[in-house]
Amino acid sequence: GGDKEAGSTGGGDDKIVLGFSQVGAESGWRTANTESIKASAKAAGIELKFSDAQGKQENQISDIRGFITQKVDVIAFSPVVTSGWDAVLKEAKDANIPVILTDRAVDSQDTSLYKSFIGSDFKVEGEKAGEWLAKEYEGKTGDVNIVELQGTTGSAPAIDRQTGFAEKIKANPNLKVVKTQTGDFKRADGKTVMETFLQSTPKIDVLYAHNDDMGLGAIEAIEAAGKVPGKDIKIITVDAVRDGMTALAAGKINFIVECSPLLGDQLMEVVKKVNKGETVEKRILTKEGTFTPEQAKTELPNRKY
Ligand code: GZL
Repeated sequence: GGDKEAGSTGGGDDKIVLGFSQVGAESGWRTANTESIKASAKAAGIELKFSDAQGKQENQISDIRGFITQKVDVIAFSPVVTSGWDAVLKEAKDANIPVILTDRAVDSQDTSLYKSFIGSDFKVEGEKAGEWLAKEYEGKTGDVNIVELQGTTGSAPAIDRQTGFAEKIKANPNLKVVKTQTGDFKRADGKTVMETFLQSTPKIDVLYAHNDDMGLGAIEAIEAAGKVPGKDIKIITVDAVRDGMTALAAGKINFIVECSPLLGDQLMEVVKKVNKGETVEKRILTKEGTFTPEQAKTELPNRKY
């Protein structure tokens, strides 16, 4: 754990102090993820110092530096983008404060800079989306024009969801991504980018959005253009937050790949172990599935977020 010398902020009677730097509050997924982390820290009796970086890497880096100065016991964060972390992670390592990655990954070559990475396999999520679409159009002829709303540029989910999807649709040359642009995981941006897609691309058959929020924004644009989402334009999204599942149950979205934000409990387990100097699994995968409209109808009442 961190520096146990006098002056460390081990809150009160040896309570573990966790510094957490969150990406921001850009989507329903993120809100649910923040709630999970706060609730799990409370349940685990861990003192949480929480910071919201408003989507800016420089804020996350200064947040992490602040945690180092405060001599927290453990640092965890969801890196907004994959690159540019080695320096600050080295500072945490030199200060003998273990770091845990949650949700998104970093591209640091030196994996000794963090103890564990807890989160989804975004490439598999992209593959699940691509596999569903390939099946939908198996044996059919004629071009299928796909437009893609990418997540935050440079983020692990945006990079890997694009790669996984592209790999799985390659088998069918009719499936073509004719437009791809970032909507930054935000509903408002998804709407404005979809408006430009609709203006520039006369025939759009499919929308692949890297999260529900951008898909929901796009649905507003599609309906404003007098088209029927889920019918005129098939829609695939990722996350399966409540608003996405509601649109899926209504047939406005055709397929959702789940990405669970409920990482809090797994994180606190790992925090307790690394604080005791125990070794932990380097890579902890979250469990998640996929949903069709039929499945959404029965699943909706069970959703926690
Ligand atoms: C995925 C997470 C992504 C979600 C988006 O683990 O990083 O960021 O898919 C969120 O909704 O904004």
